[in-house]
Parts: sequence; structure tokens; C-alpha cells
Amino acid sequence: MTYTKAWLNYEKMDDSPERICVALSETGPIADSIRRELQIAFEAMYGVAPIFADQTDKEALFVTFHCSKVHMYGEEGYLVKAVPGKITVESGGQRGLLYGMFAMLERLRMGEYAFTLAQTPSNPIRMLDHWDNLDGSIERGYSGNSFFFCNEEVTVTERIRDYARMIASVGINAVCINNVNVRGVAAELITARYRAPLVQLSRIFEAYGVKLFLSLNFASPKRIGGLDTSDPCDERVRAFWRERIADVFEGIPNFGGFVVKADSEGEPGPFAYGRTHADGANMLAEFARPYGGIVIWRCFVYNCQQDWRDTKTDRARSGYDNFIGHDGEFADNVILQIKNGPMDFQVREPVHPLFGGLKKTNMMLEVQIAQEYTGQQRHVCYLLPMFHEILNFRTFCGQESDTIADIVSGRTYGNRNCGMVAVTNTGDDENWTGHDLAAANLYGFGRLAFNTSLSAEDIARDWIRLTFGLNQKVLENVQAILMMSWPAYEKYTSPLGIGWMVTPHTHYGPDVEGYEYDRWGTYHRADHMGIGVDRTPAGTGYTAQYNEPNASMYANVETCPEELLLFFHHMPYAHVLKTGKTIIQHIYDTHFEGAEEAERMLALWRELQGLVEPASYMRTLARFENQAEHAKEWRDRINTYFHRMSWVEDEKGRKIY
Ligand code: GCV
Repeated sequence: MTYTKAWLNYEKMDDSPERICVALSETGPIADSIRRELQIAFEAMYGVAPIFADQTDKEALFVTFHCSKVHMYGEEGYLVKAVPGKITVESGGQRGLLYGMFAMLERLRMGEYAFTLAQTPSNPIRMLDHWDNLDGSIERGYSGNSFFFCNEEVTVTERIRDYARMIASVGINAVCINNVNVRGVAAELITARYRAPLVQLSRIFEAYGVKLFLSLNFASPKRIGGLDTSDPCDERVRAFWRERIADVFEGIPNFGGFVVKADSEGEPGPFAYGRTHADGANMLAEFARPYGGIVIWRCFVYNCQQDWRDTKTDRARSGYDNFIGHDGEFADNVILQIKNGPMDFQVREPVHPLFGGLKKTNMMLEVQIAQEYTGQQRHVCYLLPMFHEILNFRTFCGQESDTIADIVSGRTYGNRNCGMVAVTNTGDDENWTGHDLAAANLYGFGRLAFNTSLSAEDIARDWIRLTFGLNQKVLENVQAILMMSWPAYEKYTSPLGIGWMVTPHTHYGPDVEGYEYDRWGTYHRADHMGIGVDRTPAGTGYTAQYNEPNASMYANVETCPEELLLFFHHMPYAHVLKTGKTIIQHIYDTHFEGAEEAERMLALWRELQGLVEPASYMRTLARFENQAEHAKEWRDRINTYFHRMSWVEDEKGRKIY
């Protein structure tokens, strides 16, 4: 299948140098990737193949790469200086040269010839997690099938190299290729069965500075090792893992480590043997340590067999309750991977309290660019503004640098095993991400993880120009669409932080009570008087998991940020918000507004006919038409539900069914 070049769509530039000379004395796979990329880019942009030589002449554009081991920007940072006719790229390592080269190409593509770019990555680990299954399906995948797996085989294709180029161009340095739910033959990825193609795959990633990770099944000793237990303290189990892990690291070059989902949504874990998560993670980490390997252990642990009548158990509490008591027990090559919020990637959630709670544990922030709950890449929902808010959240953990960005970058506690990871949104669709505009989330996540101080607007602007070219109208309209998309999606779906009003299992489309009487701990508790979950000390006590002053801020209705009001409080519909509107009127108004904004996005896109490549225009138009219709469905289902529940009329007398 053919596929687009996404933001690596190097278009012909108006001005071209006569010759381009490149001085790059480095050798090895990354240096080769740099040469290859310059070849592709310069030929496409200028119609000129670069000459790799240390000398130049006056007419040529001369690009020089310097790598010195003690460079102030470190192994992954870079300094790029460009004046007309001459560019130097410096770094302390080849990965820095690679990133510097991509940054340089971005500027050149925007028609800039004199610039200085200096950047060290904010986060040591910048990772993408694929939830790809060995049969080729993708859990919560909305852009086709896997390009790593098909029919229980690992597929190694040219597309993977292009994927590696794309993600390296935004600074991603780690990829986990298989689903954290490790089912069936996926457990055998750590055996000889899949060794040969995994080695090939890892070599491709290595050439772009990306480490390969695998998700493992904690019950492997039983499932594939022929043992009758997977108890992490059992000597036979330890021997199994010692041998398997050594074999994987010794057999696969460029291997980074493992991602583990344990005791979560039915996946096996140490609880079955009366062991802790620290026991489980540390055992694996011990055997990965000699290879510099790491174990990324997920904190998404909660009771998914809850009785909906039980109002004391609170899923939001569970991550913190399960892990806080083990702070300081995890080995230094274990990282706890924590979702951005305490529930599960809703359109609005508070920041996970574990970030402010753990003081002696490595942490990584997990976000989801696969839009499971935010329109599934059929609706446009640019998530960078949300990620920005999360990163800037102050935890008040008692240190001077106390934001999420500080903690996961290692600034707060001086650690290196930390960073950001996104559940990724790619598949084998022609445009990689289902919706053409969903690629902005992939591009944006990488850019933000590399430099957490970038604004969502600036990232959007760069992505638009690299993807669609330099037309001003395209820039203005697409930028407007992207920036209004997350607020619009929030308006026409679940209100004020309450979450989960989606169709069970698929998680697409409205179903207000879809999860209300189910076992997943995701309730809104609406009745004829009001809605929301009391998570204050008088309720489930969740607010106390935050440090002060956040704990009190959330517990108090007056100070609780209103966009999260129903997450923290059960409120009457008649409660008056700071806007002067009652909650019920707010629900009606935002749903009418959100649906109108979806129409507005469609109109903005329509104005681009003839300015955007026709296939992309048509593909995206169809998605916008669908989104506008679907937003009305959301509007009407939500408004009708609350109208019938509350018996309160819309002040503006609009049609509610
Ligand atoms: C991979 C949610 C999703 C699951 C996913 C899980 C997780 O519950 O719906 O598909 O499983 O999160 O993050 O592990």
C-alpha cells in the first residue's frame, strides 16, 4: 500500500543553491541516515544532490557537521548556525547531529536561511507505545492495521524505515512495538521464534536513534516457560527470566527494555502470589541491569469488577493507593509509567496525584494520542493544548521545581530514567493516522517531549507548514481548526470533567448511561436533582491524595476549577457557575456551541478547496462532514438526557428532543 510522506513531504523550493557540499566525517548507521536524509531532502527541495566533501567553493551551500564528545548540548542536543551559504550543525553525539539536521531542514523548508537553533531535549526518554497485536489488529487503533505485525509474523518493510525517519525527525528515541495486553503468540516475542525479524527491525530503528522495547507478559514463566508458577520470588521463575532477558539483550542489538502491564484489567501480575509490584518490577530489572536495560512498569491498576452500587470504592483513587506505599522500593532502572489522569484519557481529567506523591521513584508521563475517548481520529481533536496544561500543573511536591514537566524531565529529583510516552495513533492507512489532521498530534507529541516549553500554537504552525506548504490561508484556517478542536470536542461531549458518556466497548459516540451500571468504576451518578461524584473527604476522599494547596482547592466547591467541578463534586443542576449560568444551562449552551463549532471547522476546511492536495482535501472533508453530524448526535443525546432528567427548560427555548 502507498502512503503519504506526512510532514516529511519535502516540496520544491523557489530558490536553489547551485551546489550543496556536506562535510560529515562521522561513520556508522546514524551518520548514514543523515547522509540519506540530506540526499532525499536536497534533491526534492532544490533538485540538487549533495556532494559529501570537506571542501567547498563560493557558489555552493556548505553544510558542516561537527561531533565533539564534550559538547555543551550533550549527546542528543544540538547547535545549528545558519548564515546564507553556510550552515554548521554541532552536537556531542550522532543523535544530536541527526536531530540538528532535521531541525535545520525544517527551517530551510520554511524559507529561512539565517537562524540559530540551540536545543537540548527536555526529557531523557521520549517514547511511543504501540498497542499492536500479532494478528495485525491494533487495540484502540483508528488508522488501519499494524505495520509491524501481520498473521502472527513480524513484518519488516520500507514503511518502517519511513516511520523511523518521521519519529526521529521530532526527537522520539524509544518505541515499544507491541500491545501492553500481551496475548497469544505475542508472549513469544521474547523467544527465538521472532528473533530474526526483530533484529532487522531494531537495526532500522537504531539508524534513527530509536531504542526498541517490547511489552512482556508477566505470566510468561507459566505460559511459555513450562513452569507451574510465575511467582517473582520463586527461584525457577527467576532463572527463567534471567535466561530470557539475557537472551533478548544479547540477541537484539539496540534493545532498550520492557513495558509491563501487570495486575491490570485481567493481565497477570505479582498480586496472584501475594507479591508487590516492586517485587515484580525489581526482579525483571535485576536481569536487565547488566545490559543497561530498563523496565517500564505501568500504574494503571484498579478494580475493574466494581459493583456500581458501591459508592465508597473510587477508581480514581486506585493508582495512588496501589503505588504510594512502595515509594523508594523500586530499582533505579524501573520507571513507573503513569497516565496523565487518574481515570483513563478522558477529554478532561485532573492530573494524576501520584506525580506529586512519589518522591523516590522514577516516573514517566503517559498520554494517549490514539484518540480513544476524543473522537477516534474521525473527529479532529488537537491534544497539544491539553498536554501543555498537564505539563504545567504544579504538584507542590515540596521541591522548587514541582511541575509535571519538571518531574518527568528529571529536573526535580535529578534522575535520568524518566520522560514522556504516548500511546500512538499510527497504522497502515495511507495517511498514517486515519484523519490527516491527527498527524498533528503525532508530530506535536514528539516536539513537545523534546522541548516542553514550546507552545501548542507554535507546534501547530510548524506542522501545518511542513505538511501543507507555506500558503497563508491554509496556515490560518488549519491553525484555527486545530486550536478550537479540543475545546469544541469537550463542549459537545461530557460536561465539566465528568467523563464516560460513551458507547461501551467501542468508546465512540454518546451513550450517557452506557457505563453507569457496569463494572468499570466509571460513574457520573446523575439523578433528577444533580450530577457528579463526591471525591472530597466527605465522599471518596480522593482529593486528599493531592498535596496542599491542591487538595483543598479541589475539595472546596468555590475554588475547584469549574471545568473539573463534576469530577470532584456531586452538584445540583441549579448550582450557579462563575459565568452566572446554572449547571443545566451550561450543559445546554456548551452542547449547542460545540456542535456549531464543529460546523465552523467544516466551513473553514471547505475554504481550502484548491489549496490543499485534492486527495487529502477530499479525505479530510469527509471526516469533517461526519464530525459535524456526529457532534449534533452528541448534542441532542446529552441535552435530551439532562432535560428529561432535570425537567428544566432551556432558557433560550432551543430544540431539545
Ligand atoms: C491496552 C483502556 C483501554 C484499553 C487499554 C487500557 C490500558 O482501558 O480501553 O484498551 O488496554 O486502557 O491502558 O492498558
